[in-house]
Amino acid sequence: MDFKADYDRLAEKLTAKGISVDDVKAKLKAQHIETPSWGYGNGGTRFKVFAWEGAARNIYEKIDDAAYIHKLSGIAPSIAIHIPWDKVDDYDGLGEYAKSKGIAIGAVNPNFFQDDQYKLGSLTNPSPAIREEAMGHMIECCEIMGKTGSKLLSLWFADGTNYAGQDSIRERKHRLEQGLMETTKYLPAGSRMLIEYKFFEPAFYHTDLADWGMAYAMALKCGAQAQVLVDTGHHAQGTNIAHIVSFLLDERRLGGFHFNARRYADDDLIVGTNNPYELFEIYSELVQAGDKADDVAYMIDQSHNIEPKLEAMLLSVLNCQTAYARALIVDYKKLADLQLAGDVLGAQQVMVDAFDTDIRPLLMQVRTEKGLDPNPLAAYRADEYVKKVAKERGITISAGSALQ
Ligand code: PSV
Ligand code: MN
Repeated sequence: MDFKADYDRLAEKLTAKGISVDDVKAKLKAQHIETPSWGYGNGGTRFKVFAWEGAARNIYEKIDDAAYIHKLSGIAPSIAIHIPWDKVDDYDGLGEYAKSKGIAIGAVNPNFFQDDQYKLGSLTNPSPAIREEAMGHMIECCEIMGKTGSKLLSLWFADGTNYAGQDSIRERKHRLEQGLMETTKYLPAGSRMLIEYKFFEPAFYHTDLADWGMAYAMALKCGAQAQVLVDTGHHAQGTNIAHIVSFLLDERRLGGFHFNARRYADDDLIVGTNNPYELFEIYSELVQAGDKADDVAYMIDQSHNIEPKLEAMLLSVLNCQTAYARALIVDYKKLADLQLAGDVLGAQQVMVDAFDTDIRPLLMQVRTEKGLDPNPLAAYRADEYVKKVAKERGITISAGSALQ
């Protein structure tokens, strides 16, 4: 596809608005989206896991797949790991393996929701012995960070209760504070701890970290190394996520994202499919926050059930790229003038104008300048990698579990 003429026209249009095309391209080239190891193995819903031929069977194959997504997209140079799903004997070797494939180990995600002892919670469990076990796992994950070179500890707790009176909500809050503050002692130097929240599920009466305000309050208690992680699937219907993002960014407490799309609950659908405008709103807040967004970690949190795994992950990464590009070409100067003039719909149109702009030629130009195929999805479909791994790995039969 010849996109050069279209790119030149777009570049001219942007320049006329006072937007530096070189600056926009430099930012797009530096974009970094982390993919999750759990998106490469067989995972699905609690009803059925449909095995995908060629799905990665272990963390090394997951790293291979993540490296492949990076090779095609040019913007996915790290992989998040989940412990114990990705447990190995040699974590130094794991870090080296990732490096040899051209990517890094990103966030380390402890798993506090799978083992029997966590039925009534992990850090908030009424039993001191179980809380201690949970802390032991936390410390293990901090050590794994040190060995793999990870700079992020990404925390999500399934902790909560199903019925009023089941446990003391206030006592659980105190236990959580204590556990999180204790965790900061084990974080490797220069690393951060991201606190994720979710308003319900698997607990249905109360969740110990139900929303961003609770995660923010915990982060404040834990000091500068603690920040909030926003998973786009973890909010009630209609929540304005861009607002939460803007607030946290301004307070320098937005640590990262788990991107996905939702319609009903924590659906984990491909980000930017049914929520492209929401994703654009979020990215425009990030762009406007300037250096306050410098350390934000952008991670995908999706585990696909019926979608081809690698194509789904590639599309997710590319949808983030599209949203970022649209946010970068908003005429923020004009926006500020219209805001000052109180022009409600004029300002809204500035946003829509950027969103409606066909930025595909710009993205193709950026990829070409990076030495990539301008159309990664077509390159993926024309490539042999998927066929190769299908042959090598075959079908791994999984039990009917939502997990791997
Ligand atoms: C929980 O729903 C969550 O969003 C957390 O981030 C977990 O670590 C991840 O999904 C994988 O289960
Ligand atoms: Mn998540």
